[in-house]
Amino acid sequence: MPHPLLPGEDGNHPTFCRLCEAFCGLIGQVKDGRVVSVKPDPENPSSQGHMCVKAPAIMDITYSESRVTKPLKRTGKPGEFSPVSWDEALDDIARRLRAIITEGGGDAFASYVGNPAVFSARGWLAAENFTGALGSGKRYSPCSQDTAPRHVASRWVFGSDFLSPIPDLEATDFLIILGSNPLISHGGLLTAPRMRHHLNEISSRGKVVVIDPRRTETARVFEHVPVKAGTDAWLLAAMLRLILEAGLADTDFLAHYVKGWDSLTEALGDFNVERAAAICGIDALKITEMALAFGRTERAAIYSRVGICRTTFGTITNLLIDALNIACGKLGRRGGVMFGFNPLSGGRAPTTGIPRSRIGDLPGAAGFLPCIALPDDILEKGRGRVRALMVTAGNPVLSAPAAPRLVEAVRDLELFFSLDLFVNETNRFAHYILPTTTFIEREDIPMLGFSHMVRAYAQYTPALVRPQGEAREEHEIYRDIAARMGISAPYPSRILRMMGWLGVNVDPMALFDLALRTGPAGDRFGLTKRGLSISALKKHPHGILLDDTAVQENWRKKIAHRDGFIRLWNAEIAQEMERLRNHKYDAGLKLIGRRHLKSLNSWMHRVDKLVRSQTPTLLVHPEDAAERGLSTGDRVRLSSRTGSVEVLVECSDEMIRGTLSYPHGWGHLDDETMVNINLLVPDRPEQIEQVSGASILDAIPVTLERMA
Ligand SMILES: Nc1nc2c(c(=O)[nH]1)N[C@H]1C(S)=C(S)[C@@H](COP(=O)(O)OP(=O)(O)OC[C@H]3O[C@@H](n4cnc5c(=O)[nH]c(N)nc54)[C@H](O)[C@@H]3O)O[C@H]1N2
Ligand SMILES: Nc1nc2c(c(=O)[nH]1)N[C@H]1C(S)=C(S)[C@@H](COP(=O)(O)OP(=O)(O)OC[C@H]3O[C@@H](n4cnc5c(=O)[nH]c(N)nc54)[C@H](O)[C@@H]3O)O[C@H]1N2
Ligand code: SF4
Ligand SMILES: [Mo]
Repeated sequence: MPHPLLPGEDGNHPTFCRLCEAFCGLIGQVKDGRVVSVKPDPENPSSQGHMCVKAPAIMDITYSESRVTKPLKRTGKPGEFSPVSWDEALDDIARRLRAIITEGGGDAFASYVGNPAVFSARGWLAAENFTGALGSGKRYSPCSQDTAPRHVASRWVFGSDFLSPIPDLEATDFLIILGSNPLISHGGLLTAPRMRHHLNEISSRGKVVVIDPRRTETARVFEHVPVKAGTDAWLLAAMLRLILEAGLADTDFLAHYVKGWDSLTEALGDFNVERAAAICGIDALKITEMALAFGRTERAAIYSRVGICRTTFGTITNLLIDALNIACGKLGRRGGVMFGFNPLSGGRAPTTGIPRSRIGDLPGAAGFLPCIALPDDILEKGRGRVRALMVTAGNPVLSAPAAPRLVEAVRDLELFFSLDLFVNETNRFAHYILPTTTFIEREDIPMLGFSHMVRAYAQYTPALVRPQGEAREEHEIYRDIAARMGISAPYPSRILRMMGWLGVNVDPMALFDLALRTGPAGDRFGLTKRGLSISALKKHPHGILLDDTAVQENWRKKIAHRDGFIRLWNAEIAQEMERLRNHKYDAGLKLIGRRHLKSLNSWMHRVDKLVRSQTPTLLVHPEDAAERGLSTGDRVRLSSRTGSVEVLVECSDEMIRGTLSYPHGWGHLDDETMVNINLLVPDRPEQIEQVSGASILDAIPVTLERMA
């Protein structure tokens, strides 16, 4: 075996991308201590040579002139910073944090850990432990803008927020996709880097149907069923009823493994196909054809993601998708849906308490509080008020709702520090910005992908190069702040804390090693030959496929309800079905978002060669435009109950009538022509989805007005 290259050593370093959940294998060529090219890795057994345009942009990010490479202290107005030494920054942060917590308790500190942070295994684990070690239950993240309804439906159905079924893309013959555009996004809560290949194969064996208000890049290639935004729950309820009436339910499976099916079917009474057709804008015959084809195809699966998670009925929509997969006997069957293989933990899926917001008593999901509660948590006086905030790898002023109130709130903080690569619209208000590493500057494993991989794989990558400037790894920064506060061991378990007190520095990677070695494919410290450990992974620098042959059959062991049953009914489900039945859909215009291949949420817009070809526009169906006397290139005022912005119209028959689309993540301070669409989304705690705390980001009622 050739010796593994050291960070910074000249040569071709195998690694993997950590920008999205596809985790594509890459080869980074290092010359004179810098990465000079990033190419796909044909030897990576998972991605097999796939990569998208964003991966090489990590070089532009890493070597960007505007990157923060020294600790910054705010010395003037928001955005005005001066470099300081690490010691000065960390000493001051630790001193102030300690005083705030001594006086106000652990909950006076809150963390917001943004999307890119979950792609760093060590950083993510250390952030969790750091928040906990400070005695704070105030964890915020983009969860409420992303996965919250999926987590809550999983809690109801499978007993764990962390158990979400993934489609068996390798074997399914009929795939229904709702609220996802995987040819652009490469999927979420799903790791399948060769997405296009999988979908093409399914389509040649059978069919891929894309249910979406927009004829997306994915919908264009496969069968598109346009749906009115925010109405999917009706469609799915009607499909479930059709399955029942056609006798296509898998009564054996339901009798053996499921509780609550009868109650759910009773509640389907009013959800007939004619009403669904009228509400969803889909022909009743089409709905019937889809339902029957799904029920009759042995290897069939429904997959959904963010497009149905941020509407008023996100959680019940996710539940109905689970119910369809389960009632038709697709769970745990080849070509149906399954729980991915997680080499870090076997057996029952983990459970977590449901955090509740201090103001508004809103529930959280996956251990995270809903972001809508953050501004009030800072602004409203009282016990447990947030006085210190840490934002790692996040930009909630652009990505979350209620930006104006959030800006007002962060100005009120006694301490605000951020770990980031750049000054952004949120951390420009911080007292300190601490520079961190990019993914080519740190070692890692694809931790986030475990349990969502269609074909389980693992890889260990060392850092390719040394950090630019004075950038440090996130876990080191947390450790050093904690140490200065007198917390020598910010770890979750007593044994580890003891080791910390004894002066043993437990690197988070050692914890992952322990989890791998004792996990379902682990080497059990030598007892199992060819078992997993970090050092075993080091022998396979391009990554290895894991033996997951029993994935389909093992689903039952993971169910976290004590009795081992799947549940399709509880008081909250009853309440949500009732709310859905009584909901009045209006005919007004609705706004949804979209993602572009060349941008990533709010932050890849910094890469000039990616962003040059992008102008965010409001997509409007030509007839909706004509009715209002609008044409492509017109500037319009787009308004909702919350706010109003000025945007550029692009007429497009990609859109279903009545639905408009504008991408999120824009509104950067240096360019006023592109707006932050989240200024239009509901911004009050009582307006969000109450069962999951999810923000409403899609299907927003809006009006359009031509500018003079
Ligand atoms: N290039 C790129 N890739 C990314 C990202 C990125 O910003 N850029 N972001 C990453 C992140 S953080 C995530 S979470 C994933 C998300 O990945 P996806 O879940 O695939 O997200 P989107 O591409 O936004 O697709 C959502 C789809 O839902 C549709 N939609 C909106 N409202 C409704 C509705 O009411 N009903 C139905 N049926 N559909 C609806 C939209 O038209 C859109 O096509 O992508 C990841 N990958
Ligand atoms: N309207 C609307 N709003 C949305 C969405 C939508 O579809 N529509 N999508 C939502 C979703 S799914 C998500 S996940 C959120 C994302 O929301 P956030 O996570 O709040 O924001 P990002 O835009 O991902 O910003 C990431 C920040 O991390 C920094 N960064 C990048 N890499 C690293 C790193 O390795 N280390 C550190 N420390 N920092 C790094 C970047 O410089 C940037 O400042 O947005 C949500 N908001
Ligand atoms: S698809 Fe995702 S993981 Fe793959 S190269 Fe593109 S951004 Fe990276
Ligand atoms: Mo996301």
